[in-house]
This record gives sequence, C-alpha cells and structure tokens, in this order.
Amino acid sequence: MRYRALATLTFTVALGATTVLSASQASADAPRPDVSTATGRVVDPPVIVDDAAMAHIRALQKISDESGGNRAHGRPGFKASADYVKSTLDAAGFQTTLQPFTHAGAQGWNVVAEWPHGDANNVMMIGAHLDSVPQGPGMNDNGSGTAAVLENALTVAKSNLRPEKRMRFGFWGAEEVGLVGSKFYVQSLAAADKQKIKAYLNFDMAGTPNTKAWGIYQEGPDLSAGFKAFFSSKAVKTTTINPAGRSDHSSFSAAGVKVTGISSESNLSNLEPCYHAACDRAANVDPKVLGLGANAIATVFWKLAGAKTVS
Ligand code: DPN
Ligand code: ZN
Repeated sequence: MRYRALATLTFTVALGATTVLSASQASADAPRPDVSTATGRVVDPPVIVDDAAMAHIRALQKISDESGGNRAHGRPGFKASADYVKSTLDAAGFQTTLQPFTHAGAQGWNVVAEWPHGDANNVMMIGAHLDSVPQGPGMNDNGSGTAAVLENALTVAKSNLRPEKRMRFGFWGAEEVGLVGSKFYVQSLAAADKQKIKAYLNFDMAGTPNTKAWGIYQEGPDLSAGFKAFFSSKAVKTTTINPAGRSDHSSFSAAGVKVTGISSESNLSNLEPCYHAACDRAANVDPKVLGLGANAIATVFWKLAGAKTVS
C-alpha cells in the first residue's frame, strides 16, 4: 500500500508520453483507462511569489498587534488568526470547518479545509500549527508555516485544480502546549477516515532569516524525496532533522499515517534567536526563504495529489 500513490503517479506521467506513439502502436496496446484527458494534463504548480505568502504574515502580525501581542491558545489573537484563515479559505471556495476543543480550561480551534475535488478515499494532507507562544506574535514559529500552507491552498483554488486525489489543509490550535489540536483532530476521525489519509506533510518554521540549509524530516524518506530533489534543483543545502514529538506530524504518525515535513531550521538544538521570543515578528520572517518553502510544498504536494488543471 505504501507505494501505491507513487506507482499511480508514475503511470499517469508515463501515459502522457504515449501520445508520441503512432496510432497503430497505440492500438496494439491493451486498452488502458485514460486518466489524462477528461480534466486536463498532470501539471506543475505555478510559481508562488514571495509577497503572496508574506501578505499572510503581515495580516497575522496585525492580528497579534491588535490582540495584546500574541496568538496563543486561549488568547484573543488565536481566535482572530483562525477567523482570518477560515474566511480567506471560504472566499476561495474551500469546504472549511472550525473544529472546537477545550484544553486547560480554554477554548481552542482547528481550521480544516478541503478542496472539494478528487478521490475522497485518497486524501493528501498538508498542515501547520496556527498558535504562537504567549511570549510573542509567533511569525516564524509558526506564522510562516501557516502562510505557506494557506497560500498553497489559494494557489490550488486559483488554478481551478482537479487533482486525482483529495487535497486537505490543516491549521492546528494549541500545538505549543503539547500538539493538542492536531491530536484532537486525528482522534476525532473514525478509523475508516483515518485510513483515507495517505500522507500528511508538516510545516513548522519556514521563514528563518538567512537560513543556511533546509531541514528535511527523517520520518517518511519516500515522501520527502521530492523535497530533496526540489532543493537540490535550486542548489539549496539540506540537512536531516528529527522533530519527533515536537510538531503536529507526530499526532498523525502516532495514528499510523505516513508523514514527513520540512523546516528552514536545519538544526533543532540551535533554533533561531527570536524563537519563542517577543522579537518573532514579521521582520523575523525572510520573504525569500518563505517563498522558497511555499514553492517546495507546492511542487511536492501537486505531484502527490496527481494535479491537473481544468482545460
Ligand atoms: N516548533 C519547535 C518547538 O516548539 O519545539 C520545534 C520544531 C522546529 C519542530 C522546526 C519542527 C521543525
Ligand atoms: Zn512551532
């Protein structure tokens, strides 16, 4: 089962190549299902410009400034952040859910959005935590992951994508107090619905100023190969990191879902200076780094989902 998604993808790409065969060669082949034409060809994503992702950072910084300087679980800045993400996705045509939970006597929420096309039994998921610590606005940790995932969702909508598989986007509450929101989400799924999630890709800290290398999660090497190829094509260095238990992918792997992820932090024992501090403001997010991360996600996620545009 592990390799089925990749096998399907290879088949789709190979089928595109059969168009160069002559009619006689083609008719000699056994009939094959045509997965390439009805809704267009398998396509690469458009380039996400740096400022598109940075616009979400500016919006989240403003929310924090107007909410006492943070976006932490149980504080007004968290709910305002969730409302921003949900309303942006609603306007773009997503099916969105604000999933409530309580933790430590305070109300929290996850925002989950689904692009309502493609095989609902084969769900490909990307996600990021939406909360900050109480000490600051949390722009690199994790406005950056939020912005990259949110702009990816908007890019899917703008492209009017018709993927083979279902694309789902998660924005988790209360990560900083113990991966609480993502755990709640996974545990709220019926066993059959859990099994439909074929991969979860996590993004936590994706805008580190002047990062020297991108960290690629050690978990899920078959899934993360696409990230390695992406960064190597851009001549950007990578390291292997092991954030087990330190971000929301762990909630999914604990439930048997295949996971991986990337971060602009290449060494988890030496995080950037504004990590969990008041100076983790919009100026602590590097637009070029964030843009590169957003495009890495798009490149990998579109391939995984078997992306097509409507022709
Ligand atoms: N979010 C960081 C923490 O609170 O420990 C750790 C982390 C950084 C996890 C980068 C994944 C990637
Ligand atoms: Zn984080």
